[in-house]
Amino acid sequence: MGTALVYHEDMTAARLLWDDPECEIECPERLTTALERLQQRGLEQRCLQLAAREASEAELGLVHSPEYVALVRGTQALGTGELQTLSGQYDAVYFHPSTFHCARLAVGAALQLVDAVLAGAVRNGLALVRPPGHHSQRAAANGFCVFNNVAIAAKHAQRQHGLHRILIVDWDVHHGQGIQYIFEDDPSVLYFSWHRYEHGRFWPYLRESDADAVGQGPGLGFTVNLPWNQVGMGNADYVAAFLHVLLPVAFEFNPELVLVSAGFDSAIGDPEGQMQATPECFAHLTQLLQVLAGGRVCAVLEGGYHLESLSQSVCMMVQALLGDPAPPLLGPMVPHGSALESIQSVRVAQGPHWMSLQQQGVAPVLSPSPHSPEGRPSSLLLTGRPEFKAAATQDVAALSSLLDQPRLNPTPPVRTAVALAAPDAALALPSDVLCEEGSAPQEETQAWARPHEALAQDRALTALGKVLYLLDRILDGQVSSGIAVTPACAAAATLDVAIRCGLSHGAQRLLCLAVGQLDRPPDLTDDGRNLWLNIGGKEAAALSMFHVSVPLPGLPA
Ligand code: X5A
Ligand code: ZN
Repeated sequence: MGTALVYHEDMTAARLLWDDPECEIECPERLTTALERLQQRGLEQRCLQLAAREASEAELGLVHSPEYVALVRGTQALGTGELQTLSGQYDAVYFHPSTFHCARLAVGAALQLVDAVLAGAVRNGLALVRPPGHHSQRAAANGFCVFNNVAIAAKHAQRQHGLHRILIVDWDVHHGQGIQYIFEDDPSVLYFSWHRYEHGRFWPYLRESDADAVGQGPGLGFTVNLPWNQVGMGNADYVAAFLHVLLPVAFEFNPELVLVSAGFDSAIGDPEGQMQATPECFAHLTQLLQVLAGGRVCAVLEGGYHLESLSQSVCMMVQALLGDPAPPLLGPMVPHGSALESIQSVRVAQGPHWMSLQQQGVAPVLSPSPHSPEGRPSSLLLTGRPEFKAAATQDVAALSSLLDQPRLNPTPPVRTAVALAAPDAALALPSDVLCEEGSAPQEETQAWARPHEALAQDRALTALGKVLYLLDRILDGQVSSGIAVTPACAAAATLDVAIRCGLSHGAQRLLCLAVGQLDRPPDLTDDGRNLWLNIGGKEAAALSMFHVSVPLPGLPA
């Protein structure tokens, strides 16, 4: 089950034919640069490449009025002056004689992607398209968007594939008001958008972009808006928004398909967004979405105007769709106070509609952290004012150093390995899983194992040898992840030895997630290198910052 990449060169044909500083950023190079970078990194070749088709007029009619479609069809025959006059009737739009063709290809690409995923030909994919779609409305072009690619794809998935619940995640930095209008009273499509808002002072300046716009009638609660009221939002803010708003609601909604309005003007360096999230963040966001809908994620390009940042972010997303591990997010991962306020306001507005957001009292995790003083210095807040020229120059230097040294993360040759003791070998395993042979524990390991009575038996010691072999292959980069089976009586002891071995073999930080009651090895040092998280553990008392127990009432011990 692979990843589809849908594209057609003809979508580079449309371009601005007159002077318009607002529209000039939506240029053909957006596609060519991103595609070149995918080729350079060998990512295009790893995808199932599909040539985009044109959407039919019936397909456009799933969202748009016949009169509007006819009007756009008519632009093919117009001269430059007439195109400019017509463009002026919409907000931030330009038409070109090729616009109708390009825009039909953009919709067609989104439909092909949905068809490929829902037919089971691929697990997920990306449609690299322009013009973008999420601002476009039933009878209006808006914000560089002509036809609403993602909204049409959602309607198509319902009509042609019988889907009942579709999640649209719009991580473009602008509010996709077009999508919101089309589905605002429809509970079968959950629309999530975060966007630069600045209390209504940012384009498209709409009251209905705020957190209290939650949908209408039967669609109440199925529009989720997260307005950013300051620029400079970064990785920590985006991850917090996913963890504390989108994912709880999305799990509760339980979508059959995830469509992503994948705009990358929310990434660092973009002139529209003025945000700080690095390209790697989009690998993590993509991974988080793949836990939904059986991994059926269809991404469709929206905005993204800094060519280098756009290209790297697209690569990160494709890598994550392909299943590669995501590069670590660097930096302190402390959300901004303003981001936490926005997140809390959405949780309050949506609380009546989603059980997963209902909680008594204050949410401690969402109160501004003492580590992030309000108004912490952010040079990106200061653009455009002469006294901050110096800061802006530093930004450019910092940005290019960030984008110049992409943190390449080599993909381990083996995705998943299993270490099985002989009696487990009969387990049915997917064919792409490597079965590790392992070896008898070495002398050094025997020393780790010695204090454990449970490991005295041969069977337990052999299993331990396999676990440690697997751990070594993971730490030396040969294997991405793995599963090991040990005899139940030896589980705690095996874990203890594995943690100690991991830490002594160069792991800097090790998370141990224990599900069910399992005692933390008693004499592990609490030095911050090992975080022990026990879901279904015994006591709720805060044992230490690195020893967290989450008892679940009603769960059998
Ligand atoms: C798709 C997209 C932005 C329009 C901005 C107009 N549109 N100022 O990013
Ligand atoms: Zn945008």
